[in-house]
Amino acid sequence: MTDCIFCKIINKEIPSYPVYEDEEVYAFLDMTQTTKGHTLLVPKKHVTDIFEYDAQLAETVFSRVPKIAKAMEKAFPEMAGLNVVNNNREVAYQSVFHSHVHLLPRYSKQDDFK
Ligand code: DGP
Repeated sequence: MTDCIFCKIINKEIPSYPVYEDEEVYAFLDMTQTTKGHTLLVPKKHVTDIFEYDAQLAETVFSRVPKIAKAMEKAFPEMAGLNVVNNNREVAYQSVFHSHVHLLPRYSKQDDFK
């Protein structure tokens, strides 16, 4: 999709910090860094939200989450936990309409934003 910011990131037309990539998905650092290491996992195929997924695409995207979570834990040994968040549609706080999964590392409370 030509006007999609995440399609441009996937196609390397816009720079990003890569975390994980294979033929079907790309994971990169979220520009907001809500917590240190905040990562977005996206299917390379443009789909707006989870309502456009079939079982195969769900398997493709969500099966990558544990692998990326473990890599993040290695990269950030002080990471104490992880939120996995997927917002769908504006009313659910989706702001970029290329489906994505947030992986939000959690540290001890005082360290979340360092
Ligand atoms: P959501 O509200 O669930 O749709 O989250 C969208 C996220 O995408 C938000 O945390 C900010 C992030 N984001 C938006 N534009 C860019 C960008 O150009 N680069 C990166 N790295 N992240 C972006």
